[in-house]
Amino acid sequence: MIDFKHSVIYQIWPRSFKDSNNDGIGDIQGIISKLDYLKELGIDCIWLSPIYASPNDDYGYDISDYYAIAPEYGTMNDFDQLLFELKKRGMSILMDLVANHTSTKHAWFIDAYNNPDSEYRDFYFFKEGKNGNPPNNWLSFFGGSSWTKENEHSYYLTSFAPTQADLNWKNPQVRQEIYNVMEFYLKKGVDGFRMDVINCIDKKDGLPDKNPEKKGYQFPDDYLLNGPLVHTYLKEMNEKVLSKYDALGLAEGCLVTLDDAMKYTNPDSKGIQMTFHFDISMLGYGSLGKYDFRKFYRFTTSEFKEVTRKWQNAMQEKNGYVGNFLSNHDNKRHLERFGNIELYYLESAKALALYNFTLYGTPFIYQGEEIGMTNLKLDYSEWKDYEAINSVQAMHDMLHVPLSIAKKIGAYVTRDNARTPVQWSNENYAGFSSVTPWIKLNPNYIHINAHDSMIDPQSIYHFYKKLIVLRKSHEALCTGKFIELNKDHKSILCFKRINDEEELLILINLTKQAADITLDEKLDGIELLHNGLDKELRRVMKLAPYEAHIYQLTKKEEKVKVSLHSSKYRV
Ligand code: ISL
Ligand code: CA
Repeated sequence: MIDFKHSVIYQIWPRSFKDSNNDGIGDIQGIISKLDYLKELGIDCIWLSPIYASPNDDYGYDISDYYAIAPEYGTMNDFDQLLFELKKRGMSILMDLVANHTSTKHAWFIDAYNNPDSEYRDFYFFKEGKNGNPPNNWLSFFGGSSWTKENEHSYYLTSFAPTQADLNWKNPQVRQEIYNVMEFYLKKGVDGFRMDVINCIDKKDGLPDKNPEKKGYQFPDDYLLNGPLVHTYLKEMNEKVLSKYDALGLAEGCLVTLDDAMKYTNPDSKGIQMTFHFDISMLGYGSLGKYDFRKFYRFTTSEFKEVTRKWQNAMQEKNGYVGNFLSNHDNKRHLERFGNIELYYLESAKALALYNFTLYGTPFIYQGEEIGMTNLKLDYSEWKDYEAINSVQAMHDMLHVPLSIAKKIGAYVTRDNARTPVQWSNENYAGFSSVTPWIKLNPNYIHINAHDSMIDPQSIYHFYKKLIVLRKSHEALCTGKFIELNKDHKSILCFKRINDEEELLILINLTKQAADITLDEKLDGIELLHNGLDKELRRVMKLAPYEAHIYQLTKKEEKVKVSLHSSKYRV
């Protein structure tokens, strides 16, 4: 198995990564051409968002053939070559496993849809409606009903887009088919899977209405998410597939609860090794996600600290494990959300990177993050993201939000923000392609691009590189215990990472205001990395906006040694 606790994983969303054949769409040969760039950055492993055959209603998350590569990305030979080139560089790869649903263009669904006696009928959830309405009141993740009409009376369950039909995991044949897909890629040499919305695979028996006393569509919550059988299925998947290949399982869990995440990943569960959690990416969103604007996208630094603390402590107390990320293809880029692009672009980008690389858990980088790429507001006519388009309509239809306002909200949160082409240079089309890309390019590529970042020693890129080197040379950053100091400080996050050999102290001002701090403990140490000026570690310190430091603490002899192996904190 890949050494995931010591790895840095880079997410590639292939459509916008690098175009090799000048059709305006990123592809596998484009990825191959950038492997040296990733290696140079210090990346051990890539997570490749879906490259399988797909009608692209949800850009690859609607798979029509698990065994075929989408022609716009290349061929199976290209994919084999990618594996070869990765291995040559000592790098590994996690594939995206989208197994909660297939595209309605998948052969299983087509057969089920066309043939009432099809054995594939039970692969999906086909159900009679109720009095001219869908079978239940579940709200889809992308807005509106979770059900799509098959004919006048009958519907099928589509928890995301109407062309993504949910698979029935209670059917053992479905599970076997998915395991076969996994084996196909594991035999080729992939190292594991990032499992898309895998905590949705156990739907409540009978698919009952959620909160039937309430009017309108209801978010199905525990009727759809984190059902008890998810654990059973993950264990079975481990027994039948993952363990045979010593492959890594990484769950993407929509609104995964802390307890479930810890259970999924606790080694005793014999399921998977890592999950993502959504609590940082959900900050400022209402409980239903990015189109739930009840919080007006505002959150406090205390909330940010609280979420961090909660997950960091849980991992230690419950022996689970998460991957930490700030950006991905499902959220707008994080600098605008957690940092400050206008006034403290470099400082905040580096402070947030420092945060992500000093926590317990594997750090993930989303393509372009390492060069400080920013969001781009697209005109409504330029939107590509189905979630955005449908959610805007749903806000209007269901909540009576005027379309003009709904579109403003959509433009603010749409996933398109994070899906613009990677900016490789200041040449035509940012060196991504030599023709107009499939989605609008951010015009700021003239000054934000990989080529220039690699030349400038003060760039965000070089800071990421340093962080990666630092993480690899300090075991405490990978597996050390997390101990927070100054919990109640309103702006500064302060914590130690400790193992038998060393103690590190991390200080990050998460705000755009300068802040003073009197450390809970008197500590001595030397600076390892900072994002501004070198500063001596003192009990009382003043940090500029987004100022961040890592110190190596000088150990005092009388200090009681914290042994991770003998204590209850087995990490
Ligand atoms: O982004 C979210 C929270 O604001 C989620 O609702 C998101 O849709 C969820 O994490 C599921 O994401 C994954 O599955 C989707 C796909 O569209 C996303 O791209 C994928 O990451 C359906 O396959
Ligand atoms: Ca291409």
